[in-house]
Amino acid sequence: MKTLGEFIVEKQLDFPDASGSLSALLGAIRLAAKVVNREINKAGLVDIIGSAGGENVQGEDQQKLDVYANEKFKAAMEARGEVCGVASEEEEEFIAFQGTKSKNGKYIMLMDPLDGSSNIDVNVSVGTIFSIYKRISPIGSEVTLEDFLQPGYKQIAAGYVIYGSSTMLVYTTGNGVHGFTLDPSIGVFCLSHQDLKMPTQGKIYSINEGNYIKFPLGVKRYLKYCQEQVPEENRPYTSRYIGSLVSDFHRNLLKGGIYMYPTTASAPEGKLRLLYECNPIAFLAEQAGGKASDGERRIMDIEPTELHQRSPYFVGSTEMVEKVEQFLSECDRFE
Ligand code: P6P
Repeated sequence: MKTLGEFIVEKQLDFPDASGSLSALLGAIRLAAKVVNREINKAGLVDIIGSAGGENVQGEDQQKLDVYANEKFKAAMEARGEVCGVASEEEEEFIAFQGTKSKNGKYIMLMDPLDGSSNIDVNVSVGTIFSIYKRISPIGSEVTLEDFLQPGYKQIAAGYVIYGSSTMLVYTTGNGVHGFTLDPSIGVFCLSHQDLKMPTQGKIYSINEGNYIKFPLGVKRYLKYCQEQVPEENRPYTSRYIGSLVSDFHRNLLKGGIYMYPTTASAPEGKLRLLYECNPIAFLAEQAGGKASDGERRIMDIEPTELHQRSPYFVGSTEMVEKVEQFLSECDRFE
């Protein structure tokens, strides 16, 4: 059994000039993940511990779990001092840490602290998504918006925590994708999925078909392709949509598949956030041999202009992403 801590140190030895600060940063994420996991696992005991926004039996303020997760990950990042600032789906503006150690931090972190949190009330898996960059602004200065508006290909680390039937931390630093499963009996993340590779083809598609009417024609054509009766090509495919990006992506990573969130009537720019949902998941997908695009461009090549900007999103097995891109390009040309 190899723990996440041991694995991080072992991998750090592969980089002689490594200062250990990225390792310390990943260690802070590991700690926050355990704290959030403990709280999520209690969510079902609302009647005893108090509902979100109420007070628990000890009279403590009971925070909504996504607010709770946001606070815990922010606190862990600030305490460890390797990160000079954080941007979060839960925060309108980025947070500039003021401590001297933090201002000397080499990295910035963007996160969705609890993606899919509406699923918690019905006991469905949710996740934390994180993305790490080297800062652009000078060490010792206060972090700037420019530090956060970097294209996805500049990420130096990304990952997610999935709070599911088991709790896993899956991350990449650009040298493959590795998964660790929390052993709750000893509170340690143990290496369970080393060097994960996403099958280049799959038979699972994940999309909210309730938005079908307003999908781009190319997406409608692709769904028809997935549903055609072609046994020799393993079609029709299987539809699996959990309503939690981390959960749908994690399953597709292991089994092969595609997750799609195109433009819709209610989300004309797409729903998913480029910086702390699309880019980190795209980094993992590419490192595992998959692909991620906005239907036309590689997601990680998009130059961000706003912290919370959205994008149409297609991520998963390379052949499946390329197939939907083909349908989209053909429809653009002829419609
Ligand atoms: P819809 C959760 O809010 C999320 O960002 C993703 O995790 C999930 O895949 C998607 O939105 C669900 O959105 O519109 O299908 O409910």
